[in-house]
Amino acid sequence: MSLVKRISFKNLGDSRGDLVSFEENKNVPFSIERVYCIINTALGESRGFHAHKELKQVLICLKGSCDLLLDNGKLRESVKLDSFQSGVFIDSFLWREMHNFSSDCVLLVLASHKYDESDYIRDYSEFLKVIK
Ligand code: T46
Repeated sequence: MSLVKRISFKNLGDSRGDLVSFEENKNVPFSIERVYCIINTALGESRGFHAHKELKQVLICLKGSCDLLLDNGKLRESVKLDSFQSGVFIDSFLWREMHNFSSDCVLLVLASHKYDESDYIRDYSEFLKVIK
């Protein structure tokens, strides 16, 4: 079973350009409480390195590319995010890391809850204990 749950977003664009729509509980499988963006990531920097207890998210690369690594404590799987038409759903209790950001990468994140630091598991050995 793959850890990578892809979601396809239809391009509603026309001769004027592209348009994609993200709708909670429709093409996004939860109610959206928060939206944030990761942009201008410095060359060679990686992000993430944590899991969440409750939070579910969908990551969509609107421009450029980056690699997303997912880990459930048994499997580690990497996927390239490089299309605004394809997102990845990340469930709770999945370790995530983002690597190899292109300089133009614009990563959009749709989140099921407001920001809450107590929802983060930022230590990998604690993550392995918690999921056992
Ligand atoms: C995730 C990956 C994909 C806030 O105050 N509000 C927010 O909504 C967010 C997302 C972050 N912050 C603060 C917390 C830190 O002081 O912004 C700072 C940077 O956050 P962090 O180091 O957690 O960023 P990433 O890129 O490592 O992780 C982020 C999300 O935090 C995380 O939930 O799954 O993107």
